[in-house]
Amino acid sequence: MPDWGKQGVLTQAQAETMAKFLQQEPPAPPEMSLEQMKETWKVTIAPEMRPTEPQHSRDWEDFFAVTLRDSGEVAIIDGDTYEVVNTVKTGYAVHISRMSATGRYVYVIGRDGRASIIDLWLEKPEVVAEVKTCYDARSIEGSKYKGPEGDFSDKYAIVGCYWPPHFVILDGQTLEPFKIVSTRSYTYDTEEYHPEPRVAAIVASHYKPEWIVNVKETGQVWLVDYTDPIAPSIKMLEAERFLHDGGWDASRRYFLVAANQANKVAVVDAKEGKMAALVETDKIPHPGRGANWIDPEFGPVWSTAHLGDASLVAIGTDPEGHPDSAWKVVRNVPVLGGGSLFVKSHPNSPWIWVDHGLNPDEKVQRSVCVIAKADPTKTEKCWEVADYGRAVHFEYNREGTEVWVSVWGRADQPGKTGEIVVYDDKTLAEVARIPNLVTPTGKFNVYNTVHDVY
Ligand code: DHE
Repeated sequence: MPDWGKQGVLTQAQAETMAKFLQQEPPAPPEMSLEQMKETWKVTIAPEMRPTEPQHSRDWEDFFAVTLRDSGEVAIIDGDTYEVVNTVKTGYAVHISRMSATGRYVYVIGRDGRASIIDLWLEKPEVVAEVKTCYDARSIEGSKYKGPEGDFSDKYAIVGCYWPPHFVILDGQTLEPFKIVSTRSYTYDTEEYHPEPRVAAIVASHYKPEWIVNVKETGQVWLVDYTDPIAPSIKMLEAERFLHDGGWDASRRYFLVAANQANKVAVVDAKEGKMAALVETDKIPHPGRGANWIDPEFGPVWSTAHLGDASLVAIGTDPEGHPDSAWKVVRNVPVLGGGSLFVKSHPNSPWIWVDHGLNPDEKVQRSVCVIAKADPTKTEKCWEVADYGRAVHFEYNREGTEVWVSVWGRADQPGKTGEIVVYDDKTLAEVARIPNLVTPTGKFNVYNTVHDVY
């Protein structure tokens, strides 16, 4: 508790009122039914009224959907020209975007549980449908499977909620919600009832018509088969607590997810539908979706940095080709400091990029580093991306030749609200700045997000 009394922020009477308020039993937050969700459901352009081909000549597969966190908007930016093609209103404190399997649609989730779908084929990409499926949410994903069991491209979407603790399955083109599944259940290890297990990362499998749904507090990974989404079958894997964010290995067979309370990375085998390993890392791994690269000594690896330690680790991901390194930390590279939020690489890149957005030191917060794949024992270069804000999150253009870094400024500081800095990935020279964005954070390139290239 801050010393608000001593600082003169609160009077004695105000401090007492606040203490009494804090001792109140909080009321249970409301639940949300399908009917309530449907009341919020809006389709502004029905699928049959949407264009059958792109209405512009831009290379929409190289568009970036950029989170403008504090303005509750997403900017659609052209990866060739850096022009902001449109800025669209989305949910409050908008969190992430994911692409539909064809890449035509962007699914966006706000922290207020509002899901939006943006059609990139419209002359000006715009929200064509939206719905609120909860009061607090972080994840959204489409259905990506296309194979012998059917073509589910752009067919369904899923939203993962923090409150109420559930996930919701929706129509992939209209966002009409039709199935709610509660995540209230039992912790994987002690089998104790948990009343509010939040849904963390969700990814769509490429192997099966399945979503991998990570349930934070119970430490379970649910494999949700969407072949019959009204009656989904769910396989519950025992992983670790508290599951947070993660991504695929380069083969997209294994999903690696941070169990941040346990300082571990849990590895799910999406082909066999079982846990492959639990890997001990440093303090509070926070990968985003991680970074895949080929280590000169250990072969294919996946990397995460950490919130609690100044390190980037590489975990071997090739049990067949490199069995001795599989599911082990084979590198531990010191970075500038803790507070790292994201790492990123691309198959065409010589580098692994790392940020330090939550480091307490202002200079470190705004610094990024690159580690050379050819010599992954140290950082090759670190620099400040701007003279204000925090440098966060990386995304490559489709070709893997340029890297975009966000400068996350403050919405209430004109001139310093934020921008994106674009680097040439070979030379690390600055190529462009996309200025005057309000608190840009996550960036999602259409092609790379569809194909899970990172
Ligand atoms: Fe995120 C991913 C939860 C704060 C930017 N964040 C995720 C995921 C989860 C999560 C569960 C994985 C989603 C998935 O893959 O389906 N984030 C949370 C929180 O609970 C937390 C800690 C607190 C909160 O208040 O929400 C939180 N996140 C933040 C931020 O403050 C960040 C840095 C800035 C912002 O825009 O809000 C932020 N989170 C992101 C981004 C991703 C993300 C950019 C996706 C990374 C990617 O490359 O996929």
